[in-house]
Parts: sequence; C-alpha cells; structure tokens
Amino acid sequence: MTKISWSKLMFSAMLMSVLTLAACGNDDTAEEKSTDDSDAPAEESAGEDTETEEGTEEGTNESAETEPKVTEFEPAFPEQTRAPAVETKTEVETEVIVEGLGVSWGMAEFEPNRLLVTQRDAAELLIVNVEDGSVSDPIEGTPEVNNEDQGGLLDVAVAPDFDESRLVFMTFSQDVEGGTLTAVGKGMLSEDETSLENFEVIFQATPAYEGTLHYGGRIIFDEEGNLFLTTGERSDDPIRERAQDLDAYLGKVIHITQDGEPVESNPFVEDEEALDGIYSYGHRNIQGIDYNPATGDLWIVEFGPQAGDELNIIEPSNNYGWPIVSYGIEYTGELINDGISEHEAQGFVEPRYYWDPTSAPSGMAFYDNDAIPEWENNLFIGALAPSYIVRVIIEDDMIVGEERLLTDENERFRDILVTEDGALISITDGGKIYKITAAGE
Ligand SMILES: [Ca+2]
Repeated sequence: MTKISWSKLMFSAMLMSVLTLAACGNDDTAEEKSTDDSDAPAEESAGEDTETEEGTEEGTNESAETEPKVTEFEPAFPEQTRAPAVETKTEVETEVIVEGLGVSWGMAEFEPNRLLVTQRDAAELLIVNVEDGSVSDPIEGTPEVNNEDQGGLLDVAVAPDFDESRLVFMTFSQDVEGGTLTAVGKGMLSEDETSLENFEVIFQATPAYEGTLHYGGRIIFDEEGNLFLTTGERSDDPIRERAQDLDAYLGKVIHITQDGEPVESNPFVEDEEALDGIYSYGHRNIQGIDYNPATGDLWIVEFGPQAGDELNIIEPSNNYGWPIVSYGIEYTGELINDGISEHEAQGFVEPRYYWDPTSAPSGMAFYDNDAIPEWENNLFIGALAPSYIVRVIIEDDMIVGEERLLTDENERFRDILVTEDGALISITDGGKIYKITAAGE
C-alpha cells in the first residue's frame, strides 16, 4: 500500500512527465487507437501528456480547461461549458490501495468497505477490501463475454435488498446470433462469497450488431428497486442512427425490473411501435449514471465524438439529439450531420454541460456524504484521455465550477464510487484502485 500526500503528488508530477514522455508509443497508446479510442482525442496518440499543464492551472486561466477548443460551436448558455476552475481546500490524502489488476470497469459496495469489482477483459468479478487493500480470488459463475475492444464484463450493482437476497446484477457484452449486444444478468452470491449461483441473463439490448464498440453498460437501481441500464449506439455510421429509433435499444436509457421486464410506468408502453423498456433516447455512449442527492434527479455522462461529451439530466421520453445534433465533430474533422449544435432549437434537450476538447468521461458518482463537507453533492467523473478525475460543482442544475484531480497519475480513471464512510474510490484501466479521504482520518 502506497501513501501519497498532495505535496508529494505535486513533486512527482515533474518526474511523471519525464517518464510519460519516455514511454511514448507504449501499449497504452496502441490500445488508445484501437479501442476506446474512438473516444480519445487524436493528440493523445501523439504522446502529449496532461502533466505539462500543471503550471498553467494556478490562477492565470479562468476555466479548468486550459486547452483550446476543437470546434467552432458556441454554448446555448454560458454555464454549459468551460466552467470556472475551482480548487479543493480540504486537505485530502490519496492512497493507491491496490495495484496489478486488469482493466477495472465497474464496482459496487456490497458491505461496508467491501467492493465487488469487475475485470473487463478477463471477465472476472473480485472482492476488494478498501481498508486493507486485500483482493479475493475470482468469483466463479460469471458469464461468458465478448472481450474484444470495448467489450467484456462491465458494470456490477447489488440489489437494494442484497442482505437477504444476495442478488448481484452485472452488465456485459454478449456474443449472440448476428453479432454482439449489451446484456444484463443476475446471480446470487454464495454465502462463502466464492461463486455466483444460478446466473441468468435477464435483458438483452437488441438488435445485435457485428461490432465491438459503444456498449454503454452502466446500471443503477431506482427507489422502487427497478434498474436503469445505459447503452451505446454501437459507434459506426449508419448503425448509430438507431439511437433515434424507438424500435431499437441502442443509444438509450432503459428502465427494467429485476426480471428484465419493462417498468409499467415507462413513457412508451402505450406506443405500439416503440420498445417498452425505453426511458430516454438520442444518446451516443453513456458511461456514467447516478442520482443527484440534492435534487433526486438522474444524471448521466456520455462520450461525445471529438469533443461534445455531455452531462445530461434524464427525464422520461426525452430525446437528447445524437446523432442529429452534437457539440462535437467527427474524428476526421468533418461536421456531424449538418454541424448543428443547438439542441433545443432542433427540438432536443440541451446538455447541462459539455466538454470541448474531450475529457472522455467514464463512470461517475455524486459525493453523497459529509465526510468531506466541501465536496457534498459535488459530482466526480473518471476521465480516460486526458486522464484525471473531474469534480464539478452544481447549483440549480448549472455547472458553476470544475476541478481536475490526479492529473499527474497517468491513469485512465474508469469508474468512481463513494463509500458509506465517505471515501472516494476510483478504479483504473491500469489496474489500480485509488482511495481519497480527508487527511488525518
Ligand atoms: Ca446531445
């Protein structure tokens, strides 16, 4: 277990820069091009690192974002992008509690300070103790996955009544006739915690597609014990246009029961042409979802193309516009559709916030705890490329401040969780688990 103080982090930033530059053209960079990676900025593969920005972040720039925009688009309202930079005043302590895992994609706290953590590529489910950093052997009974590119074992959540039911829900990319799709399954964690029993698939986000990108795959329970599932639009043109179609589960927020049935109150159950599980649509690739504890609203974050990553508040039946409108552009530099960014003017919902250039936002969690009072109700988002944790401050559904944490770690932060004790946990593609707590606790 390594302990790192903020001052040491600052000191090691210079060292990290040197190491990063020396490692130009490493495996990470190669993977960058072939996998997420449609979601990574082109300059990432040129070996540019974020650490060199460190010196410019203090005071001289108004916004947390210090890189130039890559698009010509103007926000629909001033708070929609490039929020003012803020800085955490509380003294916090950052520890790397686990190292050496694979791509760690999703996690859930099933008992105080004990997490279930998925390994995307190895399709393994592990138990991690965040107090002592111990890691279990892989739990038996996890599903077969397609682990090419962005596929694999994805998210994990435990039933609200887990203490009695022992039910664990997971998402994964599944091989089926006609290609792959995002699937949801559930099983019971055995009393000795070594196996998932009676694992069964409860939902498949049809149609299948011959591709291995943009699965979405986050799940969260609502107050009634039903599940929200996020999907992706499978990336390629023209399949991505299915994000707009109500007869496909691609590019959607989906609302299902624990048996995988559509929730009766869903907005399109009366519509004969529409799939009953659909809750909202017009999304690209949703990688993070959580409830805002200040309002009770459901928030998501989705990858844009080149720039245009979005934070959205999800309401039933809403259309969020992809791929008709976007604050981003194609990786070729071409415009999306006709290059229209204004969502509302086109009849779609404006994102509450967008990033230009990209932050490649992945898993996210609101800080619904008072262990670090300054952070209460702030939203934390793992960013893949550039690699850091984004903290945003929200007032009246407006983003009024943004901060980037751990900018010098050179890790792709895949998911975020706040424990019941108020520790901020992040898991990375590099197989590390970070724990941030108030100093001295
Ligand atoms: Ca949108």
